Amino acid sequence: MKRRNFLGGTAVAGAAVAAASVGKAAMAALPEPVLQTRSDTMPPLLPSSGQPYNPVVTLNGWTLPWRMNNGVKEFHLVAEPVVREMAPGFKAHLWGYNGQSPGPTIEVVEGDRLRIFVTNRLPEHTSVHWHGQRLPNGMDGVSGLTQKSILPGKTFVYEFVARRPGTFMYHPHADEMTQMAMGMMGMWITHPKAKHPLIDEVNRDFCILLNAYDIDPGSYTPKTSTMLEFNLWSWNSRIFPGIDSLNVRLNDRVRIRIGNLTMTNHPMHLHGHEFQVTGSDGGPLPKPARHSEVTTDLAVGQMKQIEFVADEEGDWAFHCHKSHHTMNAMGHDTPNLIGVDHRGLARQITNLIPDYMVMGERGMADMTEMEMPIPENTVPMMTGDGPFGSVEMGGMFSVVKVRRGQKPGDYSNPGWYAHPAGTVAYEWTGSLPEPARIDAAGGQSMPLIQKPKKDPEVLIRKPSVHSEH
Ligand SMILES: [Cu+2]
Repeated sequence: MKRRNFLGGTAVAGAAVAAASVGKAAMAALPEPVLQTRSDTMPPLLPSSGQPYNPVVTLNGWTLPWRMNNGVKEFHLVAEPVVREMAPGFKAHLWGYNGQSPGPTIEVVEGDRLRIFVTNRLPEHTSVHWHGQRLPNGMDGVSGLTQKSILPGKTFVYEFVARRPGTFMYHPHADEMTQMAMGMMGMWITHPKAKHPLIDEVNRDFCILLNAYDIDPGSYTPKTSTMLEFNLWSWNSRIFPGIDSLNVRLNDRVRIRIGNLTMTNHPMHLHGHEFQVTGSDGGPLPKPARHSEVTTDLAVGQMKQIEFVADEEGDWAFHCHKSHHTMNAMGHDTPNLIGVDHRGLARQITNLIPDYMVMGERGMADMTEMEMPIPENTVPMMTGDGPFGSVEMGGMFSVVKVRRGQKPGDYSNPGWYAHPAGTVAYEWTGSLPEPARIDAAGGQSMPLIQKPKKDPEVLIRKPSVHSEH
């Protein structure tokens, strides 16, 4: 309980949600769009009207307020350029909704009648597709196919009933490659209207949207034509160490809703607990189909809900298991220099480039300690200080903090786990005998006929076009 990085300094900030007035007279009939200027995790938005439900918490995000208008829940989304702090010291110029990218989470209840105003303040046309919803075809948001595009400056209205409970997303279906690479997306939660046989009540309900960007070190705007080689792998457009931890109370039932709007799959891995996938895009999973696992893969465009009882105290890593996805911009596409002695070479290069710095000859971990100058507006490729040193991670990485003393409803950061004495891996200080090398000849099924007389060498003979006759 040392460092109380009260994420809820943000509790106050929840109130800092600034209501901006856009041409009040012109938009008198619309709900005023609510804009968010901060990238902290906002406390759950308790429903003040309509049917009650147990709200979610969007990691480094927020939920869009609504107003009731004659029994219809009205929201106002504004598509616009935004500046998103992806991690302290690194801001990206993105497109998003209502001041942030991703846009605010939309929370509704099964059976709600909805009216969503979408104002386009982008320099090009857009539309909003309500990914996974059952709705009238003309409300599906595919520009050209089911509606006219929303031109810059125009506002469109979408109306439908939230027909089935679950975890959904929203994103444009207009110049998608550009608009999604720029960060236009958000999560949508439809809560069940009554106790649902396949949807358990939980104590904590988190939302994470997986997204990816290609922003050159030192620059601000994503390269939108990148197909696969993204260099920033993010949750809710935040990268570790900029992603808040998931703070829960010991024995809480925890749900994490994950959606994937990147161009590749992400095996999501939780330490110290087993979880069950309780539902996906199509709805809740029948109970006999559920099984426990510690990693679940999210395909592109997919949504899943995982649930577990947080019954082990500690700071448990939760991350994508692709090792490049837990690394920030500068770690990709570099040569492997392990074992290369470049002392002589370095001396020669230093004559030409005085600041030349050799790196990577003992692995890449040195990079986390090296005070290497990096371009402005760039985060180190792997970083984050833990209680025992650098965590050497970036990108899609956070920590589930399970604490006995975490109060119900308290999402603040409890600080680092205080490990009970004798429960931390420790250094062996006794003598270290030479290891015995196993001298066996291969496996049981295919033993070597003869032991080689000398150390084998690798001989490579390349097939030659100038074959000898
Ligand atoms: Cu990944």
